[in-house]
Amino acid sequence: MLELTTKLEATNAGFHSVVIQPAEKAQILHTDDGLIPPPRPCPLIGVVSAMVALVGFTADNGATVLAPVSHLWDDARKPIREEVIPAVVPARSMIYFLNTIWHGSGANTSRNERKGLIVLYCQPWVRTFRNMTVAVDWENLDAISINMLKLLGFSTHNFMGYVDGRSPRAGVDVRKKRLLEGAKKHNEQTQESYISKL
Ligand SMILES: O=C(O)CCC(=O)C(=O)O
Repeated sequence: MLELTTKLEATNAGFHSVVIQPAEKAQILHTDDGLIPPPRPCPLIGVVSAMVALVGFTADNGATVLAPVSHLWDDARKPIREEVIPAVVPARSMIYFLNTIWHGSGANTSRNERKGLIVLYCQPWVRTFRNMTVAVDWENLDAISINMLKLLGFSTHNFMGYVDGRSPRAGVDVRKKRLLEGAKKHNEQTQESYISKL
């Protein structure tokens, strides 16, 4: 799957934690490409979702449940609960599944929280769930590797996503420079008007 993500030049479409509390009911079953309009089954537009188990996932603590081969189903078919199986894995495991697979978090009938992180990837020409180029702290971009910047959407894809004819990464630097110059000018004007009042 990782190879697939690299081959398809995937972009990070979203990233969030999912904590399932004791007594919490199962999540509605869904696909992670559900907001993308083409009829199913369709080629991979979203790519993969990666679920990181921060604690052991068990059948009773809300392990992610998946409907096998549901990426081949058409739009008319929705899974029933009997068709899904829990991904029972030890803590620190990663579960990869195609964005087109029906899944959801299970019900938590245990006494403990089920903690996980989900990272979603899509093709670079698809609009991402979360706008990473705005969500990421621009102050620390130099500390982020080229590959990671690419994953976050800071490069163009066949010229798509450009800013003033350049990559979003270059666009950020231009905007930061403008902001700094604006702030400097504002400070100078404030100082001048203060001095003229003395
Ligand atoms: O928490 C899980 O096991 C699945 C989460 C999920 O599918 C989602 O947040 O969209």
